[in-house]
Amino acid sequence: MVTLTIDGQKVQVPKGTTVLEAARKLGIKIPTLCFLKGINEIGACRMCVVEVKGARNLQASCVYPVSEGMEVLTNTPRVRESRKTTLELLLSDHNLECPTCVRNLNCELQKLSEELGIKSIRYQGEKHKPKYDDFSPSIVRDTSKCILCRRCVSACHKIQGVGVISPNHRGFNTMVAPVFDKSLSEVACVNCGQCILVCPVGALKEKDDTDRVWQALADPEKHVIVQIAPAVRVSLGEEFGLGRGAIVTKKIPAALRRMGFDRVFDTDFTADLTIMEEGNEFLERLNHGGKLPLITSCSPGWIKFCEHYYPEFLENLSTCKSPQQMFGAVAKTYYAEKMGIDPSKIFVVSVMPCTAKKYEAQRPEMRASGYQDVDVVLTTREIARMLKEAGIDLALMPDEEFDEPLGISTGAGAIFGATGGVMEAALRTVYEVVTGKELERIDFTEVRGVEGIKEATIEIDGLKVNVAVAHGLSNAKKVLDRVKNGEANYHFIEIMCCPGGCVGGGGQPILNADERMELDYREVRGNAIYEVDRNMPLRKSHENPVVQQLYKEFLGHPLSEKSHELLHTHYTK
Ligand code: HC0
Repeated sequence: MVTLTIDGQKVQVPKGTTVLEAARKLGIKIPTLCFLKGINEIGACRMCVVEVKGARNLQASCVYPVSEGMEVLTNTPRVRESRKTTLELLLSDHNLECPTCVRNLNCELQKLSEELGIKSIRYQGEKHKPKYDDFSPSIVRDTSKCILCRRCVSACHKIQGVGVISPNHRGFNTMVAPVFDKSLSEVACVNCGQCILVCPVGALKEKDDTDRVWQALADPEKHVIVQIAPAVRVSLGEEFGLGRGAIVTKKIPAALRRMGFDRVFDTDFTADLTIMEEGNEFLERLNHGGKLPLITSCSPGWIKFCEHYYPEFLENLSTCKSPQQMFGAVAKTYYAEKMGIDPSKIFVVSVMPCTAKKYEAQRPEMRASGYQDVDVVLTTREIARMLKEAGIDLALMPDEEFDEPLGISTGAGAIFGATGGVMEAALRTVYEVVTGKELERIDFTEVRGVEGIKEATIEIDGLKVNVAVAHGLSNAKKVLDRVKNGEANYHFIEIMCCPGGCVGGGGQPILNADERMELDYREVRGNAIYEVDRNMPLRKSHENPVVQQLYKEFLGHPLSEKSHELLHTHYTK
């Protein structure tokens, strides 16, 4: 342990601790801006400077390690003036249209300005030439708001192993952008939106599709239906002050009905359907020498990553479309037929925790119904903005149920939203289908939790099935490399693009850096997802009565010709 003094108070911390962390232990909050725990610890913005006795210059506390007997001052006139100067210089070249910014009231720069008491900006000078890039179907870049903190660069490189954005040019002309200042749509960005989640300001945001939904809702000719992704039920409440991971499953139908949707359905329903198709696909490949390991295909950022960076695994991908896309295809065929509605009049809206889902819905393969199967994808943040605009406070909503038939689901569908959930849901069904016996232990806890890569061996009817689960694409890379190098022999792999799975998706409510230091949102929301599952009357996909009815009335059986036509797809290099 190391003993040091901060602002006259003694503190003991382990060797290797930074001054920033040691100060936190004493309840002293040093302001930060570029710092993001575990992701971006580069001391670039100089907001966290402190005086260290014996050192001539001010030191960036986020990267300055403690040492025995060190004396630190965090709140001297010199420190305060330095921080203010830095902040004012940043603001002097920043787009200050705060009231119209998507991050208004949730902006770390704005918050810091208030906390440091910035009342005017003493410096006025040259401004950099901004670039507004909205060609991507998922992500918008607005460099007029970028403060060059490089958090997005770290997230893209370190968390996702993608690395399509970097600081380009030098000095005052530095701009975070794809290579040769191209658009995100021209490079191998996977649309995951992890860059948005870490951006402290409004320089990165999702493509806003809310107007298209308002228009559809106002059109009397349209039958507007909405599906809610598994992870949204444990995150939307956060935007209405209900606490991280609050479960709002039953408040969502009430709120969306009041907004004007004709029917409120649940993606969990088609998550159950996916398990029926994918579970049977796994058994088919296992029993008939098909390509193994089978790799899940429901996370569109992962699919794009595989297409660009690991095309040698395309044949391993499950041919199942994601639950979002299965929903669209079923809505504009089975549901349309059953309800006697012209499918051209059905407008399908998805509410997803994900920005890549916007891209997925636009893929040319996703028109099995004869129309674009899903018309518009909104992120959790966008639906929250729409509800607020409509004057609907989710927190005050009564409990209501999803509509039938496409709103009926099981706990297995719900756990899709957390890393390991698709695997667990598949194992519940595959085990019972193969053995004909009821599972004694339904919770496959081996594949739960936020560890980057999880492995397990499950015995099914005498066969040892090796499974692996990875979340975050840098973890996916490790698993794929192990398979490629013959270091692992898996039968089934789940890969989710975002850390924590969909609960950590790029369209989810944004936590600032301070909150991320205290709380692992992936864990909190993931635990809530498992609570949703525990409280469901049915917890296995093959027990979903409406899925059974769908097969009986329309699809025939899993992997039938009709299933293939509507629910399966192929991938391209
Ligand atoms: Fe997910 Fe999904 S679980 S990808 O994270 O499979 O976005 O929540 O909707 O489609 O169901 C996201 C979440 C989904 C899909 C489902 C899958």
